[in-house]
Amino acid sequence: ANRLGSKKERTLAMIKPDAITKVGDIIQLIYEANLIVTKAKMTKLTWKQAADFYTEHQSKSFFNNLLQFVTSGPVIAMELMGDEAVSVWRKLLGPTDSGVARKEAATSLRAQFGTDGTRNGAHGSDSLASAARELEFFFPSTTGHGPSNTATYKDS
Ligand code: RTP
Ligand code: MG
Repeated sequence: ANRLGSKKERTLAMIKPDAITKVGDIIQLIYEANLIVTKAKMTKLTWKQAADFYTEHQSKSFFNNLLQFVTSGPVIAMELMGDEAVSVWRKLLGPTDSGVARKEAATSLRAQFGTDGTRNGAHGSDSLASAARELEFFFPSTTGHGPSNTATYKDS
């Protein structure tokens, strides 16, 4: 904790396919909450990647619907950083079900940009441990043996 008693944290935010065109509004919410975007990546998850990301939910009744949804289009994963970033981002999201969010937290992201209980606009890590796992999922640390993002090629 710093001298004001707050803790700098990192968390994983993921804009889901239903809210992909709302990225501008969502970054404004992030900015106004005093969080910063330190990494970002747009990607389309395969079924296998989505199942791995949501492995904690594999036995839930909604698992297949969830995977169907999150693989239906591109997502934007972001590393957010700031004081108590994990809980601050979860608070911005609002309740899991967008319908409930519209009743109980009308200014939340899910109230504004989500649709229903599954199509709910965005994801946020629910703990520091989840954040560490989910950040590694989208932004794997490199080994330190040189650039890992250069394409290899054959001279022709
Ligand atoms: P998230 O992980 O996406 O930030 O959401 P959460 O913690 O608020 O909710 P969680 O229980 O972790 O559920 C993960 C995602 O599964 C979908 N879901 N559908 N009854 C349903 O149809 C249902 N319940 C959950 C949502 O997309 C939820 O965000
Ligand atoms: Mg969750």
